[in-house]
Amino acid sequence: MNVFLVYVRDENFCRLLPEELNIPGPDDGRIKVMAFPPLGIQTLAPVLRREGHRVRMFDTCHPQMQAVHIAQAVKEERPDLMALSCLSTTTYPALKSLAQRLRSEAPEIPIIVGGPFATMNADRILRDCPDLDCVAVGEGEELLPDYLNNLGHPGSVAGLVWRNGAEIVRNEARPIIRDLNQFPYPDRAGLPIDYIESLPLDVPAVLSLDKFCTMQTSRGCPYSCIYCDIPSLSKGKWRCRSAEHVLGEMQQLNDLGYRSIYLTDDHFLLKRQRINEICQGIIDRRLEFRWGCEGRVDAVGVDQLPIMSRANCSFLAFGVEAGTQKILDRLNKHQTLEQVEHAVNEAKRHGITRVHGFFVIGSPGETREDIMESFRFAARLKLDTFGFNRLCAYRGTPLWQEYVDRGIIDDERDWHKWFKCSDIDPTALPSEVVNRVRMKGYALLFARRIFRRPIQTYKLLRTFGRHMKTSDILKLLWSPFRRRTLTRKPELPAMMIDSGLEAPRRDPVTAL
Ligand code: B12
Ligand code: SF4
Repeated sequence: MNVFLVYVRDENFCRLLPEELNIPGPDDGRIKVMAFPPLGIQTLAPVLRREGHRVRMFDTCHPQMQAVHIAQAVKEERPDLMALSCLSTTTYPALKSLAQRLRSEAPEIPIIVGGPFATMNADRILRDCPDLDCVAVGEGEELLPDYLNNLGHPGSVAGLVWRNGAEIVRNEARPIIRDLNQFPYPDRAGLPIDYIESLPLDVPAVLSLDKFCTMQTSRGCPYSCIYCDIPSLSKGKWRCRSAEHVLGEMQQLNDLGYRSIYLTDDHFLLKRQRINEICQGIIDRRLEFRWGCEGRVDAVGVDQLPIMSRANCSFLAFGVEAGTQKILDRLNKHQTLEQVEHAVNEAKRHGITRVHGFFVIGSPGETREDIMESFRFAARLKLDTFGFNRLCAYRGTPLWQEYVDRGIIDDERDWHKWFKCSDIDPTALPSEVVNRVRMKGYALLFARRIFRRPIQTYKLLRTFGRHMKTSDILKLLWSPFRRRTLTRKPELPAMMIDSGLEAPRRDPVTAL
């Protein structure tokens, strides 16, 4: 059969490489986009091809792969199935409008949607969006071929939620895949797009122009931080591909000329022996790429940093989250400030080039002083880069459920929204206060960084300077102190809309 696999983008997370940075290559029709590749559809395409299907991939970050172009291709090629992939809640409006466009072009061709957001909200999506026929819950490698073999009998496809006339039917759940070694490696050539390693924010921050891709070596996480969907997506289980299978893919990527690889694993640092085998394999095979990953600061893998560094791990991102134990505990993080300090020190001691700290601010119960303490803590740590984002609640997380239980969110009516805690939670500081304190915090952090770690700061700026204009670097450094163009109007929980409010209301927290 002929299948269209479409990755629906969140336009805030992609950007065409600006002309001035675009070193002209061979005129092969490929474009350069600052974004992460769509690993979900890249993973599914070769699985379907192995089953004998024809596949065409689309990524809506490409200017010639907008709804109008995909609809035109549908008209010309009449695929047997349109399969859409939706990563996060933020992409749902784009998903709906694409589905509507495709449905009006070809009412008889089934449309299926999958991905993390679809998995968390399957029944509701079908009730809300009449243009979609069914939703795939969970992993697609077995489900999608099964669905294609049973297009006329959706009732027999485990993991499928589908429309039977006016009724929405949820089939039995599909067990998670135990053996992740059985599938072919993702297709990174099928889209005419080169993805650029970057921070595609309102200032173009290109990190490198090396051939870049992502890779997933394991799935899931056994922890349960209150703001994270991964434990419910993975049912709290962690599974992995064997070191040998991972190295086979790495060898292929190396031979194809990839020189920068980002592991999108939820928790790469979980198994000491496996990390060791993968790193030893990279060293033995003399693979030439640099790579990066994310992990917990308390992971056993932290003692594998020497071999990781020797195996060209150049980027490591830790979920630091907060600089006070009180907030770490509130987030159910199960880590201590000492563990954070130890992990970051170790990473720098063993030569990881760029160590990043993810922080969240505006958490429930967090005071101005707590936020400033997070910035002071960040300034003490030997981090190279850091990000302080406001804590948000997405459906499927323990935090979302807490807000439902506290009567702030109506699960039935708010499921497709996401909220900054500082907009809706009276125990969090109001958004304006959080923003003000964040600016103050950044000023302190930048000043301490420049005076206490001038060499580290200089090296970092030099990295940016390789691919960015000085004016853009200055803009990037200035960006924490100005209003972001990405900032959207806050969503309103349904109950606040009922009360006639136009902006979210929270109780004053001046006492904090
Ligand atoms: C890498 C990543 C990113 C990358 C972007 C990746 C990209 N392609 O653009 C970056 C860092 C930019 C990012 C940003 C964001 N992310 Co993110 N991200 C991830 C992460 C860690 C891994 C995704 C991945 O590579 N998976 C590997 C591939 C192989 O898996 P997959 O895409 O899920 O596909 C499989 C199945 O879902 C299924 N499938 C997928 N599509 C389809 C389609 C069909 C038809 C079928 C049958 C099956 C199917 O089959 C595939 C193979 O099994 C996930 C966590 C996770 N484990 O899902 C979070 C995650 C998806 N992100 C999340 C969020 C919230 C965001 C942001 C909104 C955060 C923010 N405000 O900044 C943004 C929005 C980005 C966007 N929509 O473009 C949440 C989503 C929660 C939610 N309810 O919305 C997640 C689950 C993380 C979390 N902690 O909860 N993200
Ligand atoms: S935030 Fe990280 S450690 Fe916490 S549950 Fe999610 S993946 Fe696991």
